[in-house]
Amino acid sequence: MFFSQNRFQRTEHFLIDWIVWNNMILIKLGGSIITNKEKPLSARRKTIDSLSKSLKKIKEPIIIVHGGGSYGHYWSVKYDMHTKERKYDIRGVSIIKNSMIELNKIILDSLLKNKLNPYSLPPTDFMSGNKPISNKIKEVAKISKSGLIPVTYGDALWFGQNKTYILSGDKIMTHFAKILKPRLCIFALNEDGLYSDLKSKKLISELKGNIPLMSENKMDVTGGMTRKVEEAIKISKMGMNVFFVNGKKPERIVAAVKNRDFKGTMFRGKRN
Ligand code: IP8
Repeated sequence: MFFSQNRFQRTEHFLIDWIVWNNMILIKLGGSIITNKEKPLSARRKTIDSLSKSLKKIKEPIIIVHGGGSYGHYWSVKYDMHTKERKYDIRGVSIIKNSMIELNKIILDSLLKNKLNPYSLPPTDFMSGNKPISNKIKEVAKISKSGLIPVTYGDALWFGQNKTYILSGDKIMTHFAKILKPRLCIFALNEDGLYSDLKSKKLISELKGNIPLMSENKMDVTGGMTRKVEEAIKISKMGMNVFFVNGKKPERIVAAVKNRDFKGTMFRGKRN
């Protein structure tokens, strides 16, 4: 196989392998796992605590991104604010941002209580308009390698010329993956993974080719599961493995990291 490739392909594969082995795990805690989406402004504190306990078992640098759930999405729907850059109601922008800080604080408190060292990182620290700032994101990698755990989140952001927009945590995952090339990206969801059939809940253990049909959630201004799948595909096309796991069973996150008895859906990086 190696000898049938030309020099350019061999160099490219070598580079991909070399780049991909960045010893770091990127984890997205979905809004529907850390909050109860049926009830405005309700964090699932017990779930968050058990997630923190499991994350403590990971001995590699990690970066956490979390979603908006019944905090950010609740207010985004109320103020009709979306991912498109527009002139939205500034009152809404302010309230959405404030609610995300509140949710972020709940996550930080739980991590601290469980003897982890979170480092709160609002997306304004690494975004300019709708563009990621590469140098700032590389700095985030250094922070995570120091033992601190950067914790960022989807948010309402300033775009420029009085326009604002909602940046999804799923998009942040892709921005970070592209620049940092973590060893693994994990999306902790409220489901076991993707199902080939929504009724029987038959789990797709590895996604190849066709994207399954997904039910949509009107409460989610950033696109819910469809957005996650889109971002996961983008990341896997960059060469990284992406796992969808059930965040209510946080030991599965640890299993995915340790490469043991993984249960969930895997988007295999195209390097494999
Ligand atoms: O739940 C959206 O982040 P996501 C954040 O990761 C807000 O899509 C403010 C709705």
